[in-house]
Amino acid sequence: TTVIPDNTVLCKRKPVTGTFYQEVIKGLSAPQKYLDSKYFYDAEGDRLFQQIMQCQEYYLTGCEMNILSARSAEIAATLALQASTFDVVELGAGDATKSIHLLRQLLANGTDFTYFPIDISANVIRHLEQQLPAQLPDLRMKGLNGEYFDMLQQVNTYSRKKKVVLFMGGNIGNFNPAAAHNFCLELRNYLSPGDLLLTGFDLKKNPQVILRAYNDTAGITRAFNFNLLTRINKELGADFDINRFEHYPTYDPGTGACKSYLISLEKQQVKIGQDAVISFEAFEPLYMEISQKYALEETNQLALETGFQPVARFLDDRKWFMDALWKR
Ligand code: AVJ
Repeated sequence: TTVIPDNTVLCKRKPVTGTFYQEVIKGLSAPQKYLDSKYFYDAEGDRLFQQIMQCQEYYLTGCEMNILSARSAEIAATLALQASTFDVVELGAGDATKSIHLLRQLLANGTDFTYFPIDISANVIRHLEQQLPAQLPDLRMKGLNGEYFDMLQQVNTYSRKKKVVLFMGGNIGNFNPAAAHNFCLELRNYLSPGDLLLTGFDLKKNPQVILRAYNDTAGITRAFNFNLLTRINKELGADFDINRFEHYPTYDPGTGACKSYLISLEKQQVKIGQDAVISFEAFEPLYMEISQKYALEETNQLALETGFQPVARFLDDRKWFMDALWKR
C-alpha cells in the first residue's frame, strides 16, 4: 500500500492521486474493464448493503444469522476445545449483528478475550465503537479501520494471544477461486500455528435462488453497483452517466461464479478527474463483483491446499451456507 502524505494544507483542490484513483484507473484501463468491489462500501454503499441484507431475496444474512444464533454455544465450545486462550479478530466486521451472538456467548462463558473488528469502512468502525459497548458492556474491544492484512499486522502489536479470526458474511466469495487461494495463503502468513479461522462460505444451491439474491426486484443490488460509479464521480471528479449503463447479474452453476457487470449501453467516453479519459464500446461490460459459491468439498480443498486443517463445520437448517472452522 502506498502511504499518501497529508497534503491538504499544500493543495487546495482535493488530490485525486490516491490508491483509490490508481486502482480505478488500472481497472478501467484493463482489456477487460473491472472495478474492485471493496470500493462499494462508502457511507451510501454501507447503507445500500444494509438494505440488501433486508431483502427477501438475499438469503445469505438470514442463513448465517441462523447458524450464529442457534449454534453459538456449540461454536464457542469448539473454540475452547481448540485453543485455551485467544483474542477474536473479525475481518470485514460490518455491523457485527452476526458475530455479536458468538461474542455474547463467549462473554457468558467467561472467556477472557479482546475483540478486534477490522473494516475497510471508517464509518463501520466508528459505528461499532459507539454501538457495541451498549449491547455488550463487558466486551473489551479495539476497532481497526483499514485493509485486512495491514490491520492484522497491527493486531500483533496489541495482542500476543492466539487468534480466532472471523471472516464471515461470505466475504471470501468476493474473491475468485485463484484469489481466494492466494488470500488464504497470505492470511496463513499473518497467523501462527494453532490460530483458528471461522470463515463463511455461501454454498452451491438452486441457481435460480442464487441469481435472484443478486437481482432483487426492488433494485437495491442495482443501486449498490451504480453507487460505485457515483462514488467515483464524487471522489475522483468523474462524469459517469449511470443512465448509460445497465446492471447485468449472472450466475454460472458450473463454476459457482456469481458475477455482476455494468454494461455500457452505448459507445461513450468517461472522464476521470483532470487527466484520464476512458472509452467504452457499445455493450462493453464493466465487471463489478464476484460472489463465488462453493461445494463443501471445494472448501476442504481450499483449506488443505493453503495450509489449514478443517476442524469443524456449522451449517444453517437449509444447508445453504456454512461457517467452516479451520486451524493453522
Ligand atoms: C458482502 C460479499 C457477502 O457477495 O453476497 C451482496 C456483497 N453484493 N449483494 C455478497 C453483495 C451484492 C456480499 N458480500
